[in-house]
Amino acid sequence: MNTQEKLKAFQQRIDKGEKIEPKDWMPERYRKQLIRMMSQHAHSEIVGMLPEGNWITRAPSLKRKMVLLAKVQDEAGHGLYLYSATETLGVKRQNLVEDYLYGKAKYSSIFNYPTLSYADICVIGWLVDGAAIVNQTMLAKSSYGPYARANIRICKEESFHKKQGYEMLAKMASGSPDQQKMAQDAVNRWWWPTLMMFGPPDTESPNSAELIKWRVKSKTNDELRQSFVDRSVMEAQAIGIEIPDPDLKYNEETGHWDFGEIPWDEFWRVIKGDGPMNRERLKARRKAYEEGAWVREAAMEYARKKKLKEDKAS
Ligand code: FAQ
Repeated sequence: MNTQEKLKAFQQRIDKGEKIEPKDWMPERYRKQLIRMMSQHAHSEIVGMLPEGNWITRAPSLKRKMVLLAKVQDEAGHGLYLYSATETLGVKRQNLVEDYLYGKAKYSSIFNYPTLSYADICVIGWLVDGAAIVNQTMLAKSSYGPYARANIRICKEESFHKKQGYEMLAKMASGSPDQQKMAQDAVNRWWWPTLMMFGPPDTESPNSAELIKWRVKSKTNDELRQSFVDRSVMEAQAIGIEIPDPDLKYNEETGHWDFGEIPWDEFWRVIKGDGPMNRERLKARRKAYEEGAWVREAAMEYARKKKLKEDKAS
């Protein structure tokens, strides 16, 4: 088959809902788009451990500490499945990691905000993991097999993360006046950055059309954002939390909640590296990477020697 015929056959497989597997033929651009998106997703899970990890030693009880430890470890696991899934596309994990630590690769904007109180930990679980679930339930149906399968498992774990955050927030929102104030303050700070997690508006999203054509994504950024707003409004009402948006209004005609203007200038600033915590996050990740070099070297050496031994024996 010539390239045109291969492209046509590839698109037919996608349109039939078939999964593309690592050894199948794929257009170079499909491979590149997946590497970009999957590696950004992996970096986000790893950087995403920092805002919550910062509170493990200050959890308010042993139970809360155990839950938070388990959650943060899960995020590390998500990063690892996603790096492994990205490696099936023929790239090296080390290069991917170095691209975001020392180069230009992105990670989610949301992790460039500070966690100022324990209420932020509740809100990250409820809103940030909640938004991740809306996005990743779609990605669990993605056309690329390894990415879809990684997201199925990730969503199961994110669902526990969201529940623990919502349960804690509900408790805080029905606590003393000071606790209620803390809960509302955290929601006020995290609401708009969470809406930005879904990416720019559809009119300014250069990648969406291509990703949808190839069924990597099946919904646009704005569609996912709307679905997240609709469910969050109901969840907030159920626990007496206010969404900090004076323009939030139920639209009888569309059956959705209309919401106010997202501060997009802030979004673009954050993804260009100038958010409240970008420098600190990268500094912490670089330090961990550099201090862990000896572990990587030892593991590689161990694997090399083991293989030599096995080769000799066979
Ligand atoms: N942050 O053309 P589009 C989590 C960039 S995991 C930073 O619309 P696309 C779990 C985008 O890369 C959260 N950059 O792009 C957890 C592109 O730039 P590029 C991470 C962003 O790919 C919870 C440019 O803007 N999840 O939360 C963002 O169609 C708690 C134009 O954008 C994923 O990564 C952003 N928010 O849609 C962990 C899921 N939005 O690359 C710990 C996979 C856009 O051309 C604690 N990724 N950009 O230079 C996706 O679903 C998509 O890639 C989007 C962006 C939705 C992020």
